[in-house]
Amino acid sequence: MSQPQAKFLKDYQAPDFHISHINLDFSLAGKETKIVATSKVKRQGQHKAPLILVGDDIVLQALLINGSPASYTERTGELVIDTELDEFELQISSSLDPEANTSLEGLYMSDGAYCTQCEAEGFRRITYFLDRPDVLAIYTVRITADKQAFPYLLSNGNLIETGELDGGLHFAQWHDPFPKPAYLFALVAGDFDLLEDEFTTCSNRKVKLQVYVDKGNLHKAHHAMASLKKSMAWDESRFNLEYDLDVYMIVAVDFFNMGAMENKGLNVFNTKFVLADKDSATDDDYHGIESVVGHEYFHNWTGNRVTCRDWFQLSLKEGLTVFRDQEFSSDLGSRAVNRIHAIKVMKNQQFAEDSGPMAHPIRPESVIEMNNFYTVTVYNKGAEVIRMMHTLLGETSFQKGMALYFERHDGQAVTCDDFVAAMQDASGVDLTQFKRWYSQAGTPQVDVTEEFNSQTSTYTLTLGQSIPATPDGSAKLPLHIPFDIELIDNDGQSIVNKVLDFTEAKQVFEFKGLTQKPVASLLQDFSAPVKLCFDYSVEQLVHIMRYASSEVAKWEASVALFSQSVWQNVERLQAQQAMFIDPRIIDAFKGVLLAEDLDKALMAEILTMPSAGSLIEQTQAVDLDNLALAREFVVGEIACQCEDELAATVRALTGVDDAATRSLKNIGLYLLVKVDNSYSSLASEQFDQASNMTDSLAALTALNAEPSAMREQLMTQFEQKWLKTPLVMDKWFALHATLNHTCCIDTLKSLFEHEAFSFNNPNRVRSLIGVFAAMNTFEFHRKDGAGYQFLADAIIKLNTLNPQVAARIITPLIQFKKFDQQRQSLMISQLKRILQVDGLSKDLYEKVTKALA
Ligand code: B3K
Ligand code: ZN
Repeated sequence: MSQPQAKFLKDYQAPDFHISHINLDFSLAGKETKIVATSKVKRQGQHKAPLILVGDDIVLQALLINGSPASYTERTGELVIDTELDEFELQISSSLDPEANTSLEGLYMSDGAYCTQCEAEGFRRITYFLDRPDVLAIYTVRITADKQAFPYLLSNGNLIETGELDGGLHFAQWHDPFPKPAYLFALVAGDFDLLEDEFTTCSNRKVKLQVYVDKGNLHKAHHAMASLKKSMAWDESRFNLEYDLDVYMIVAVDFFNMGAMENKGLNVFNTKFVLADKDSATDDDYHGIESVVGHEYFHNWTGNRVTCRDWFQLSLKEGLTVFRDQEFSSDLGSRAVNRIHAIKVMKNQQFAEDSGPMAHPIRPESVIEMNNFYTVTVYNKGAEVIRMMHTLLGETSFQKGMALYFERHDGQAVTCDDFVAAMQDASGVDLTQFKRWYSQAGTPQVDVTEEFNSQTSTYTLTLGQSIPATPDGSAKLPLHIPFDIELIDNDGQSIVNKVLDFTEAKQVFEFKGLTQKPVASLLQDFSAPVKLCFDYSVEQLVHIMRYASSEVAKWEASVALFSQSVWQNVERLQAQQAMFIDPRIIDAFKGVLLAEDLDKALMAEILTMPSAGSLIEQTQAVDLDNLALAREFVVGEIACQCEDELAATVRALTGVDDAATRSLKNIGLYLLVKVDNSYSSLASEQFDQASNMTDSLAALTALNAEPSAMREQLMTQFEQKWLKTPLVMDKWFALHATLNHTCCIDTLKSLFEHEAFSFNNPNRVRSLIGVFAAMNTFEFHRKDGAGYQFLADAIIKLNTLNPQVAARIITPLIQFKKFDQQRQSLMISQLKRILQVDGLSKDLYEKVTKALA
């Protein structure tokens, strides 16, 4: 069999034909589902090339051109129609089996309801079509199905007509007036509970809002609805963008490959990002729902009204929309805490991707399977690139740029270059060099040295930038880096607070008129997605933690203090010396617990010490066994030596009912249980008395440090209570998956048989297998390779069931470069085993071959 082939950005060509209108007629009847697609096709330009449509797993039944049977050739994935006509009506009748579709792409069943997922290239699993984002058509959709089983028949746009038919059937007809690419098409048919509300837009139009959830879950839909209304209001006030249809629908389904999908007027969501009540959802879940509802809503303009010319431009809509959802969360909640969360994703996951075999620029240049490029690079680094433009332009000019972008491109499919051009033209800021961020993969390293000359009262910062080579071979020229700094004097006063324009390979910045050497807080707020290399002393970090004006800088300093101490202890272990922690570090953490002016959520962030995964990201080659010991030691010492302050904090905060307080109290509880087992009873008391899921789960998380009778008992209690609530069982599976103990893998294997587990459901797979591989660093990287084998077995099983999910959870196995020889060769042998699998999906093929290259 031939190997999957890559497509290249440089080969882009405008389509030979355009489809301006499509009528889709669905007869939903299980295995006998039929679709008739009638399109208005028009040749583009002077050529005689045939019309080539794409399709996967379609059973073609008839093909008519202008009402008469026409000839065609069907070959793998393509339908070739040779016609002399320049303009014609094409009708394709076909059938498919949604029940057999476990890939959850195209038309499939989720718990008895029909639903679709078309991005990126899923529409071709519904009918043969020009399934590419630069073909924008007007859709009219008619759905026929059994009335009793499927009372709701939904598609994009506005409802035009409904009616009853013989044989217990009914139909609905929808029309979407906005031309859209096929990836934004959606259809849902099922029986749901429906929550309805209304939003009045800034121009006084009334929009009907609907959230559809599985029967019995109506009470869990209110937070999603409230989030939707907030998103609509925020997009009007901050971006001056108004909703454009008469109805906005969200449908929550249990079987979904990602978080949610922004189909025009009909979002389909993973239940995880819709359903919430206090008993079953944590504060983080509430926050996640608000942010994902916002994200999908914001796509209505950034993605739907202006879409991507081709899939290489994915960051055009995703980077920008992530930036928008981050701003939404920050305007509504704590800006610092939201920023910290975004920075963690960058440093822990995106930096890892950048230094691994799948490294790619935010605008990739070659792709085998598009679904593999919905990455932290395209999304999160993409958002950082937009954020840097926002920093360089300022809010006012940035908004002018947005307005110009919509003025120029509303209704079009465009490129990242078009976006940057609008920003540049509206602001007058030259973004020529800045654009390199779109084409260069890899994390730039910024090396900083400082010098103070008391004679001339001059403080000098010398900055150097370099990007390590990446396997994609992209160029590594100096980037335009907005480098935010604060200089703080000995008394803690801020003397300089500004963003440096760092554009050369090496650049010197002088600050004159300083009477003493300041402490520099560098790369504040993570003003650019780079790795900072600067030899901070403990004293400097402690000073920043106390005095920096930026809360994010305080947190960054705490991370650096903690990390330095861990690495020093790794070295001590390697030299067979006793471990040790600098008392000034203990004092710094104690200072946080005693501070009266710090936000509680920020305190919680500082006390949540860097994970093993994020520490690994700080090094080139990791001594994992000593890292485990050193990290445990440093966390343990901080906890033990702050015991009184932690206990007082937990006592004082117990019973207070707000999310920030809960987060601080719960990290306190977690650390106390590390001090000594006697605190376990505090955790079990909290579990018994908890009035919300955040507190119940935090108690279990604190007890999850090691197996114990108490842990076992509470886990069983939890399981019995929540057995019928899949989203909560996911939390229970994830607790098992993060147990740092040699029994973990055997437990997980036995949980495959659990009544709440299913390999067919992505949420279950992610919480049991994905969480294990991504978060349980020390068990996944067990020296005997059992973790790698466990993951590879699961991936091989998922290869046929759901290739997208399989390719997503493989990530920790392909990032093997930093580990020792023994671990690397065990990881490689599992990858080779996967590569041998018959019928390996394109998704896995691309990742595994890149890893083994
Ligand atoms: N655009 C979708 C992601 C589609 C992923 C396809 N594999 C969700 C989002 O980013 O809003
Ligand atoms: Zn998105």
